[in-house]
Amino acid sequence: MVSRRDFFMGAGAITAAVAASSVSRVSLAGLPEPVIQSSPETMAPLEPNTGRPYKPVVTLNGWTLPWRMNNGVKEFHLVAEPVVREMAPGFNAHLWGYNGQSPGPTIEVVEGDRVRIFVTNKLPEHTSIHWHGQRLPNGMDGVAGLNQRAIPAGKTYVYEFEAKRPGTFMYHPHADEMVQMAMGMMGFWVTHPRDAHPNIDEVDRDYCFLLNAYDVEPGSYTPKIMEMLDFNIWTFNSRVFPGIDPLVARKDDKVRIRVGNLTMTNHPIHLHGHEFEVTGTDGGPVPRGARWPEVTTDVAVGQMRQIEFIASDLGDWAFHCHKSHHTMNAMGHDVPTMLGVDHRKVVTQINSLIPDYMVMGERGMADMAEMQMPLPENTIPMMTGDGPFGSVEMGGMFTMLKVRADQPAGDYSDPGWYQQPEGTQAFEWTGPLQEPSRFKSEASTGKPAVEVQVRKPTGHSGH
Ligand SMILES: [Cu+2]
Repeated sequence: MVSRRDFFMGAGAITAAVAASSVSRVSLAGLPEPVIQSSPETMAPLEPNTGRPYKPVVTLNGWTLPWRMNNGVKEFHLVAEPVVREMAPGFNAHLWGYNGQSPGPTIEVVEGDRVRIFVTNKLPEHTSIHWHGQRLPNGMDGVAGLNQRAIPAGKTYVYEFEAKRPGTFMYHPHADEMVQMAMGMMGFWVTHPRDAHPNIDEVDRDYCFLLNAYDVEPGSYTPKIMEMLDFNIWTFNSRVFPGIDPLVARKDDKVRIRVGNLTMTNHPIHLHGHEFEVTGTDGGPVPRGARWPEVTTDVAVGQMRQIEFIASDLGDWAFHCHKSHHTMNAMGHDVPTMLGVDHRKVVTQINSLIPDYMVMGERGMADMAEMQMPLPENTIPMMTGDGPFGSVEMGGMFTMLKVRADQPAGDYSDPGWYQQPEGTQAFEWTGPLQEPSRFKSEASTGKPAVEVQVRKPTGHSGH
């Protein structure tokens, strides 16, 4: 984190882009110091040293915004501004965010807190903030034009309300929303319960992150803001596997993971090796009698979900979106299926024109992870996360739950790869093999194993 002085020095670097919206030092007098973060690391939880006590969350590859107490009011200062987000080592995106990063910092408060948030707009256009899921006065809800005037470039507005109900929330612009969210403007908000709550358990680890998606063409830096569906960068907190940190737990820890979805499609979030319960939704904690076990929970657009489980089983367990296209990185979708197509002859001819051209996809896309093909500048290759036994062949919305017996309490650092005990891993069978009997019967008919029936459309051509 950097001081206000560093903030102003750093802000100078982007002044050229936002000259029209630069904020004078005088106008910031009396505001809480804007704390800026640009490291992509997962920051240690921010232990509260003023206000009501609570057990802080850990924001995956992110951080929590410090506050100041002013006559019993918790004051925060968000700065909406252009940022550079390292989505993975070697791949930087030019986004819009808050306080140096996209997503913006997590805001943590306690049920019943009076909250005052100063929002300074250093974007080249107007903005506003909607406090997604909160109970608050209508004029604080942040829909530009409906609840307030949009915050002009260069101006600071103040939002103030009581954090009425405990739970998992988000914040995002409600002005030129499509562009500003496509550029990465969003953040997490957690309201902790004030006292012991019948439907909210204490947990040992409390992780949170947002699902977000971008359309960044290979070789470029700025997301295409007009995209509706065909995104190519699927992220947890604007980080792409293998650039995402693991979720670390000590054996038998009670773990909570909070997920918010600000993409334009749903994401079935899937955990291996454990079953969990959804303990909270957008509307608050789920009554205990209404919970049921899952290993995958769908997080629809605009929704928040809290899952909880006991980290009972040692290992490195995959945790990912189950839409397989969302566990890739930058890829084109208009690519023909080449499975089973032998195009070696064609490649020889193409190579005389384009020497770098390679055969891809005729055995499957694992080729993509195995070979290092020439890439444009500032692009993350597809599916290149390596594990202890080779390529994981995953990217995008993928990380691991790492459960260890000896992880120190409060230590969220990566413990490295799990050492599987002898005799507990899948292994090659070297004994005798029986041919499947169906192949013999098929061979006797003289017919190929797979038949393709081509059915040509008839009639109804007027549709
Ligand atoms: Cu997904």
